[in-house]
Amino acid sequence: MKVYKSKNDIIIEKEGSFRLIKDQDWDKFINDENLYKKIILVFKSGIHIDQIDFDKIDPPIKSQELWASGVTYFRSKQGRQQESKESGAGQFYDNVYNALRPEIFFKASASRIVGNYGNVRIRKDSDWNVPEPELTLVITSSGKIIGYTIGNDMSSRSIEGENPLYLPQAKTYDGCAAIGPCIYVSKGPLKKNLNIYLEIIRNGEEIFKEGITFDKMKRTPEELVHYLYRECSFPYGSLLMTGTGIVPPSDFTLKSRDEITISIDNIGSLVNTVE
Ligand code: DO4
Ligand code: MG
Repeated sequence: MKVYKSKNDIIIEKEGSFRLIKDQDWDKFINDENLYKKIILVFKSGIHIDQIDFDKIDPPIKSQELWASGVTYFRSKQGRQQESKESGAGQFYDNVYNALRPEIFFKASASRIVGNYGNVRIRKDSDWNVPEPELTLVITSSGKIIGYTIGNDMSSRSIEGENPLYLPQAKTYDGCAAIGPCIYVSKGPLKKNLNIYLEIIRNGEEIFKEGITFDKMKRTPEELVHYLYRECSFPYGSLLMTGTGIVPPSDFTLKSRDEITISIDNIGSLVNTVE
C-alpha cells in the first residue's frame, strides 16, 4: 500500500487503484503505530479516483524532522576516505564504520526539502556535488518504523572533504534533499535484497547508472532508529535516511539541469532535476 500527501488530502494506492481521503492532517494521520491497518480501513471509504496528478503530490513530510545516517555502506566509507585524503580525516571514517554508535546527523526540516519532480540544488560555494540515493524510514513518535520512502541526500563532497567538521554545511542548505513520491506501508519488514538504483541523465544521455541491494548495509534500520531516539523526542514522528551505498567516481560532479532518478523496489521512483 502507498500513501501520498496532496495538500490537505491523502491518496492511498492499493494494487494500482487510488482512493482520495479528504481533509486529513498529515501529522496525525502518519504518526500511527497501526498505520497499515488504518489505511486498509480508510481505503474502503475513500473516493475513487482514476489516477494521481503527480504535479499535485507533496513530499511526504509536514512537521516531521528529516535525519540521516552516514557511512553505513563500505562504498560510502571508501568514498569519504578518498575525498578527505588531504585533510587527514580518513581514520575517522574507518572508526565510525566499525563503531557501535552510528553516524547520525540532522538533515533538514520540510522547508528545505522537495518532492518528486521538484528541483534539488547544489551550493554555489561547492564545486564537487553528488546525489545520495537512500532508503528512508518513516518512524512514529513512539519509535516504530511504519513505512518507507525514497530519499536523495544531496551532498557537497568538496566541503565535506575539506574538513569533516563542515558536514552540516555540506549537507544542509535550501533544496538539499528530495523525498517521495509516497510512503510505502507494508504488513511486514522489507525484503533484505531490496534494489536501490541511481541514474543520472545529462542532455538526454545517461551518464551514470548503478545499483546496490539493501542487504549490503552494515547496520539494521532498528539500530539506527534506536540511536536516533535515544535522547531525542519527535512529537510528530520523524524520517531517517539510511545512508548511501552508491558513490559516483571521484571525477564526477553534478551539473545544473541534470536529471536524477532514484528507484527502490516496492516504493517506485523519485525524479528530480538539479536547479
Ligand atoms: O560522513 C558523512 C556523510 C555520510 C553520508 O551521508 C552517507 O554515508 O550517506
Ligand atoms: Mg548520505
